[in-house]
Amino acid sequence: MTRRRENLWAALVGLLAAGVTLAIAELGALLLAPASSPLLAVGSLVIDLVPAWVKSLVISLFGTDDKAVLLITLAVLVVALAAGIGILEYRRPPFGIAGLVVVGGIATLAVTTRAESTAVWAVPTVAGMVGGVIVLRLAVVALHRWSRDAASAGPVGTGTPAAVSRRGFLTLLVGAAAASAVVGVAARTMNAGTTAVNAVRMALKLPKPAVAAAPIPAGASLAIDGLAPLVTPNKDFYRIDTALQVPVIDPAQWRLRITGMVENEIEIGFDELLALPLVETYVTLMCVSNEVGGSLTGNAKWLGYPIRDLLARAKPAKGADVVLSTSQDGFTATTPLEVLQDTERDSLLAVGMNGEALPLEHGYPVRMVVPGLYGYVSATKWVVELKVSTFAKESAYWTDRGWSAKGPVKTSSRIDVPSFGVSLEPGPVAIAGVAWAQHVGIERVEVRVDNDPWQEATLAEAISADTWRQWFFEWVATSGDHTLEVRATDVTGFTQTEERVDVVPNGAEGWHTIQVRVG
Ligand SMILES: Nc1nc2c(c(=O)[nH]1)N[C@H]1C(S)=C(S)[C@@H](COP(=O)(O)O)O[C@H]1N2
Ligand SMILES: [Mo]
Repeated sequence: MTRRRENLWAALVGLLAAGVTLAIAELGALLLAPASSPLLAVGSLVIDLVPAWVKSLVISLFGTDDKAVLLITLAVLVVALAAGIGILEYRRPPFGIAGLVVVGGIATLAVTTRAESTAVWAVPTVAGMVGGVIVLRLAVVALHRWSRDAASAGPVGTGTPAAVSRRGFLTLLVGAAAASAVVGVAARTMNAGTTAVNAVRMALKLPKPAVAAAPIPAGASLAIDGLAPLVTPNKDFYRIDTALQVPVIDPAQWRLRITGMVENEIEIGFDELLALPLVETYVTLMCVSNEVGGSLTGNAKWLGYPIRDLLARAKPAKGADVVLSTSQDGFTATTPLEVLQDTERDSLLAVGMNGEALPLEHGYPVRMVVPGLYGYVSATKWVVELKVSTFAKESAYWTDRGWSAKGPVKTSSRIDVPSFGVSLEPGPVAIAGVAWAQHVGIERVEVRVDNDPWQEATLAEAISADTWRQWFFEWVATSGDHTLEVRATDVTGFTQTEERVDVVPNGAEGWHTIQVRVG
C-alpha cells in the first residue's frame, strides 16, 4: 500500500472516531438532557466567542444564511481535525488519541459552561469521547495489520492473510460507520424536536389567574433545617411515569377532546384553554407507591382551568360515573366523575406549576391535578383525551396491573428531622416533618419517643386542606438509642393506625418510625 493510500484510510478512521463520538454523545444527551449535546454547545460557544465584526461581516455577506455558514464552517473544521487525528494516531500513536481527548475536553467545557448546565451534562460528551478513543485505536490496529500483510510478499487471492486483514478492517469501518450514522441521526433529530419545544416553553407567558391563590399564611412554613420546603421547587419535584422518553408536545399541535357519554363532544386547543378564566391553587401531589416515610410527594402551586367547567359544557349523560383520561403516550387513568364535577374541589387541567409553564417531565403542555386522589387515578400528564364513561366499562393503566380502581389519598405523616445518620447532642432537639390528608385536612399530629405516651406536636398553619402541613415537636434528648414515631389525625377524627400495609393495591399505612442515637 502506498503511503498516500495509508494516510487516506487513516484519515477515514479519524472521521469514523469522530462520528462514533458524536453519535454516543447525542444518544447520551437524548437520555440525560437534550441541551447537553456537544454539537449544540460548541456551536453556541462559537457564536458567543466570534468577534462582533466577524459576525456582522458574515451576516452582511450571507444574510439569514449566517447560521448555515457557521454550521458548514464548523463541519469543515471537524472533518479536518478528525482526519488529522486519524493520521496522527496511525503515524505517531498515541498523539491521535491525545488530540481526540483535547478536542473532547474543549467540547466538555463548552457543554458544562452553558447556562443551566449541571455536572451530569458532561457525561454524554465524555462517554462519546471514550467510545471514539476505543474505535480509533481498534481501527488503527486493524489498518496496520492490513498494511503489514499486504506488504509481505505472498500469493494473491481471497484466502491470503492480506485479504483477511483487509476484510477485517473494512468490516470494522463500515459497521461502526453505519451504526453511528443510524444512532446519531435518530438521536439528533429527536433532540432537535425537544430543543424546539423547550424554546416555545421558555417563551410562553402564562396568563394571570382569574382566581389567584391566597397568599401563604405567615406561619405555614417552619424554618427548620432538613424539613421539606412547604412548596417544592420544580427541579426537586418527584417524577413518576411510564415514559421512557419524555413526550415532547408542541402546544400549537396540542388538542384535548372530551368524548364518550356526553351531549356535546368538545375539542379545545392550547390557546383557547389559556384564554379561559384560570384558577391558581396549592395542591400536594402524592404517589400511591410512596412507602411510609417516602419522598414520592410534592407540593406545588398549580395554574389551570377547572375540569368541572369543561365537563359542564360537554354535559355528561345520566349513568356516567367515570372520566377515563388518556395521555399522548398512551397512559390512562380512571377518575370518579363526581370528584371532577365537585364544585368544592379544584380539579384542574393545569398549564402552570409554581409560576412557570409545566416542565416537560411534569406534563407540558397540559396535565390533570385532582386534590385528594393519588396520582395514578387522577394526575394524567400530557393529557389529550377525557372520555366520560362508566367504571363498569373502563379500566386504566395501573388498575389493569392490580391496583385499586379508586385511590383516595390516605391520611399520613412523615418525620424529616432528625434526618438519618445525623449525630445528636443531649438537650433540646427539634423533631419535625409533614402530615397530609388531602382535601380533608389535618387536625392533629402526635409524636412518641420510645414507648412513652404520645405527645402532641405543634402544627404550622395550613395553606389549605389540599396541601400537606408542617409540624414540629421539641424533644429534650437524653444520651442513648431512641425510637421516634409519628401519627396524624385528620379532620374526620381518623387517626393513623400502627399496622404496616404495603403500597399495593391502594397506598401504604403505618406509623413512620426512625431510630436515633444521642451523645
Ligand atoms: N402520562 C402519564 N401521566 C401520569 C403518569 C404516567 O405514567 N404517565 N403517572 C401518574 C402517577 S403514578 C403519578 S404519582 C403522577 C406523578 O406526577 P409527577 O411526575 O409530576 O410528580 O403522575 C401521574 N400521571
Ligand atoms: Mo404514582
